Amino acid sequence: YFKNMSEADISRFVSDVISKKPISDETIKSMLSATDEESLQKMFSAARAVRNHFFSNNVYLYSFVYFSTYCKNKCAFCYYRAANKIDRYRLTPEELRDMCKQLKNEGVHMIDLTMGEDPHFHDHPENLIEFVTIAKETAGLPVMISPGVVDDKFIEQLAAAGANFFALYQETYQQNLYEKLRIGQSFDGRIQARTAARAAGMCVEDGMLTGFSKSVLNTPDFVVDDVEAALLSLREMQKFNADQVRVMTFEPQPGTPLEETIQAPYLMEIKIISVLRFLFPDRLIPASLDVAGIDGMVDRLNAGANVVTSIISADSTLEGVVNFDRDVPLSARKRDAKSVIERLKTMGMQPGTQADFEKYLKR
Ligand code: SAM
Ligand code: MD0
Ligand code: SF4
Repeated sequence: YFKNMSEADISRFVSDVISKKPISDETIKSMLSATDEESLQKMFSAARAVRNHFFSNNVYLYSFVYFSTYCKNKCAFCYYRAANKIDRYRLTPEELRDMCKQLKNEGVHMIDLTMGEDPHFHDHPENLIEFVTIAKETAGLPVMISPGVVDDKFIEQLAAAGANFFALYQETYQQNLYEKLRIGQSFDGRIQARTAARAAGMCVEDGMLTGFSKSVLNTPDFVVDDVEAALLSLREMQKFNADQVRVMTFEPQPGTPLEETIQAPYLMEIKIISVLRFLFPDRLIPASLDVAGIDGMVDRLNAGANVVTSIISADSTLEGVVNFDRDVPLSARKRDAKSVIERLKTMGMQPGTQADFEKYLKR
């Protein structure tokens, strides 16, 4: 799509995107199919121009607090699925409070409280409400909550406790693929939880995964062509128009049914980030440190992202989710806010102010 475009053509495209002109399926497929360096660079620079129009050179930083790695579910892609024999932990309220005291001074804009579907919290709203309250009060920062699917009443209680953002990713909008990935979980129930979170007044994040290979899923009946699959999910995501939208590359995890899958290259994820920027021009779009670390962050920001997620303090003992760096010593991971901010500066970007960030939380 971008291959033979002149500077003027690109500017025109950028203006169209900024004025929210619709983009055709053919155009999106062409963008996602690009492999030559010229088309890719033009696409990434258009995505940056759109981002800079809405967000200038400001980036927002989210601290990742995976406070319980217990989970009752059996998602095929996930290291923390119940059947995996791994070491797990659950923070106590005191441990969370200590951690949040420290986060207050780290320069992050929001705390992402994430858990597996741990019955200790999942079946006892009061335990999770207590954690939201501790994070809000101790760190004095907005809180994102990633509890998995919980019922409408629970969601209302989370909103009432002051949770600002509700993160819940559909992963894919192909129902038959969803059933292979989120084994035994309701497709519509997951959509309903986002709807309830929005109705309760929270901002909402949706997301998709890319990079599942046909051979492992081993079924002829669904689209595993990455381009078609991504297009379908992007169009469905547009219908809900979440406040934050993400894509991540599936990373095969030890001890899971998809362990033997070949890790897909990151290029598709990075192209999807640009397309997300064109379809959701004024929305928050994360570059996750969890997928490819701080070098990967640079590529994702250069493709149009404007948020850095999965920031973990240098001395933290908590885990990420994808953990591409599971074998790297904590001190060498460079997933802390200071390392991120230093790197942003070399790119001519900077953390936005807290006040600017909080404007995006008002819906
Ligand atoms: N348990 C809650 C849930 O599933 O919604 C919240 C946390 S969950 C671990 C967060 C997200 O991490 C998943 O929705 C999925 O998109 C992503 N994820 C998990 N395992 C992954 C993997 N192996 N590769 C890429 N992304 C993964
Ligand atoms: C991330 N590991 O941002 C986190 C996680 C959950 N809300 C987010 C997937 O990469
Ligand atoms: Fe549990 Fe979430 Fe992992 Fe699924 S993705 S197994 S719900 S932690």
